[in-house]
Amino acid sequence: MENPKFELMASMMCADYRNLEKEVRELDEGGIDSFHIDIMDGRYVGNFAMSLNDLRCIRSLTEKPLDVHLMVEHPINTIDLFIQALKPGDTIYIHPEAEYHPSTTLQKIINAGIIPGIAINPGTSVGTVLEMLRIVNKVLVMSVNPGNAGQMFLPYVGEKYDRLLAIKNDMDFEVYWDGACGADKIKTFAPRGVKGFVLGTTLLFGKDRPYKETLEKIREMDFR
Ligand code: S6P
Ligand code: MG
Repeated sequence: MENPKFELMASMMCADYRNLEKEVRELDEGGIDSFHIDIMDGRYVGNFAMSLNDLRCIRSLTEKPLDVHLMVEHPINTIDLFIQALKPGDTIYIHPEAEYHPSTTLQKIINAGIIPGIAINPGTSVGTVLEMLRIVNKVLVMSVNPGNAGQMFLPYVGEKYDRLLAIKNDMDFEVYWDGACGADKIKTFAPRGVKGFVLGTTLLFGKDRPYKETLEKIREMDFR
């Protein structure tokens, strides 16, 4: 069996900020596919992670795509700041529950030439976002509650991946994994059609192992 093709994204809130440039270069040269940027406002979730300046810094250090995950209330208020900092080929995910009119915000992202995505919380049903699936290219399925790295996988989310995978071709979107992503999850869900996986503390960061080595190991995994 040929290995399934999938993307690996680095969750940059887990990086070592003593030398962010070195982190970006090592991930880039190590073969990461894109950089996942978690932006929080202390309101939609009770945490702050990365800033707009961190995003701009990373944007200037790599040619690879950025994947901006907005965990903020009413992203419409600040979406222009993110759009201006990004370039075509980058993605912005919003949480539909955080917005009165999520389709308006998504349209703004689309009009700016940025790839539109929605992020779905563990407690959010597919049914409540169904119409939006027709206008987004990407669906980021959270398998932990939003706000923190290093949390436990929530097993009840597994069924939601399957539900989305069953309709993704008809509705023309791809499914991405965010939260507590271990090798076992990639091994199970990449062959089923999950297109990409956000790697944080579970598999990539804080391991005392070069990123290149970890990324190569994942790609060489035996899927039989
Ligand atoms: C959580 C955030 C995620 C985490 C990532 C960390 O709010 O959206 O992107 O940073 O899940 O990975 P891990 O392996 O530490 O759970
Ligand atoms: Mg995220």
